[in-house]
Amino acid sequence: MIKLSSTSVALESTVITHGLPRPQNLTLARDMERVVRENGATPATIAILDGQIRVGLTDAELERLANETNVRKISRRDFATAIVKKECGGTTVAGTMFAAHRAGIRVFATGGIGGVHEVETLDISTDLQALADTPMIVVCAGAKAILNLPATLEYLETMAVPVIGYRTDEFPAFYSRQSGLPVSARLDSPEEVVRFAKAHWELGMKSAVLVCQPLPPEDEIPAEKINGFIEQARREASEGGIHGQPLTPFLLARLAELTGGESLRANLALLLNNAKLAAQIACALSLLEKQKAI
Ligand code: PSU
Ligand code: MN
Repeated sequence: MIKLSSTSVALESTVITHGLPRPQNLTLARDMERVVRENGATPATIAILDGQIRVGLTDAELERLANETNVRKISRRDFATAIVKKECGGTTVAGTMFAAHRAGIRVFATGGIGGVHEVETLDISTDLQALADTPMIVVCAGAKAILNLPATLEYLETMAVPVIGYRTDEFPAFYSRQSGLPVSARLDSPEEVVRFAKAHWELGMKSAVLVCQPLPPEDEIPAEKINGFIEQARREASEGGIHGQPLTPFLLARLAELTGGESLRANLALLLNNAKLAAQIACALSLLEKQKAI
């Protein structure tokens, strides 16, 4: 078993099993853990192996997960399925929050959250519901413009989820640093984030604090460039009748093809950037609690 600590940072695994191609998925999984450690915190990658919920994986288990072909995408409704069928699975943002919160972890790093899809039928990611009812700090790079971003932000507001711009006033759009949409508050340091989260939860709020950090400027793909590809990928999904759980993985893979790997590079860069910030936040949170205990 991997030991948990007061500076544990949860890491999701759908990005490993469904979000990134091989072999970059395994490299990324290892790099995320390394960056968390280099910044003084303790990584815990969350997944399901042979029907068991695992909070923290060994390196051999990470490797197995990254190369597993029969692997389920695990959101909150899917845990019992994977358990009774003794399957392996990569946990989404919602799935990871569920298992991490249960294990007492308060900080989580991911790339982009799921949200409200731009499709004919209703498709709202469970990630939004998990953010509504799980008190954790979730670090992301906003949400991809494959989603309806204004509707996603409206939903988060309805569900009482503070959307924090980390050193920005705008909600970042994953590949782009800006979306033209405002956040609910701006904060500029890990300590400010921790004080904010404490204030939120001390009021009795049960929702997450969503910390949105724009990707590094050098990795940004201009909105004019990526938006055309996003439109194309969405159209192809609609024409191919792709909806439900496979929709997000399809759109991500298609974008990587259409951009000749540029979207993949941006994705990797922002994931590592988020792991670093989450580690700094976990350390600040642990320090604040130690000071309060004295
Ligand atoms: N967005 C990304 N990359 C991802 C995902 C979303 O930019 O890898 C993954 C996350 O694990 C997220 C999940 O929780 O997809 C959302 O899936 P759905 O839309 O089916 O809820
Ligand atoms: Mn969905």
